[in-house]
Amino acid sequence: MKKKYLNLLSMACVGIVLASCSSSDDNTEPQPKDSPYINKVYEFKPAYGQFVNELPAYHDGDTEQAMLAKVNKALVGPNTEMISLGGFGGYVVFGFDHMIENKEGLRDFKVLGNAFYSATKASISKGASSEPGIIMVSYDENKNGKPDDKWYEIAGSEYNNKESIRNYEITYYRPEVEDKEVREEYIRWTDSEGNEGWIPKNTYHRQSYFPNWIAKDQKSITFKGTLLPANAEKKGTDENENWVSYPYEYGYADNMPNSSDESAIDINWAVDENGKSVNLPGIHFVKVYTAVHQQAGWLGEISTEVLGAYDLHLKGEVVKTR
Ligand SMILES: [Ca+2]
Ligand SMILES: [Ca+2]
Ligand SMILES: [Ca+2]
Repeated sequence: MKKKYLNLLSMACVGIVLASCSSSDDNTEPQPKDSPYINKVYEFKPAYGQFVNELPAYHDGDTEQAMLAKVNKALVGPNTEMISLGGFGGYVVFGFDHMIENKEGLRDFKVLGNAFYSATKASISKGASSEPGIIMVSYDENKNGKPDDKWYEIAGSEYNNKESIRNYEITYYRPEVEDKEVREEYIRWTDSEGNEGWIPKNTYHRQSYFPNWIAKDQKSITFKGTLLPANAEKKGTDENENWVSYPYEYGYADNMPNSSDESAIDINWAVDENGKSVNLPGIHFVKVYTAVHQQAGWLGEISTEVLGAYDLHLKGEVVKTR
């Protein structure tokens, strides 16, 4: 419950004996004034990416706090602007002003992205743009209003895919040369599977792909999470290269179109680190990170975009679970 509302309630309680009049913090029922939309963004840590330093825009001298303020401006409330998380592991953490209730048999919230597919699901091979992000959820167990509690992964359709890699870790190294040239060997990476390689700089995006606000003496950034299999496929000829990035079935951000029921999430899908399902009464915080590590030719890396999020129940949208 919000402080302001609480204070009003306490004032109304003065001199009135009412059994229902309580200022207990335990009351997590949605209040009339609660917003269905994101209330606050707590962390913004993108990986490298062709939209990094652009969505949102970095200006000389911006600190991490300044970038976080821009992401708050972009994602809080109903009128949002897009942010990009960059390649695998890049993430954002946000919260709501109330607990999103885990209603039995229903999906409970939605993270908005810019995924689309051509005309119908049947004609999908003609065109699709999905950049799946894994969604993690947290219940404010210690009731301090901060996302410092346990995180649970939403087990989407690829959770049991044998090609998904849990506890995957990747490190991206600050580029030694930073100019406007197109180059194949731009940002070096190494991962926990013993692989290594380079992220290219493409012709369409010539700015720095490494977050500019990170202190210059920091030579690398490391991200950890569940890696989903590559989802983009090259179509057409070498001269006329086309890429289709296929959506997974359900349970991810920036995967299914926002209008699709399959972009909606049931809190019941949350699992702990052992894959055991956890029965959360609801959630206060959400973390989204890019879950694929793939370069899709001239399209650049697969990078999850976030355009906001909302509580389906407060919006009056009823979406049955699977
Ligand atoms: Ca539910
Ligand atoms: Ca907390
Ligand atoms: Ca996208």
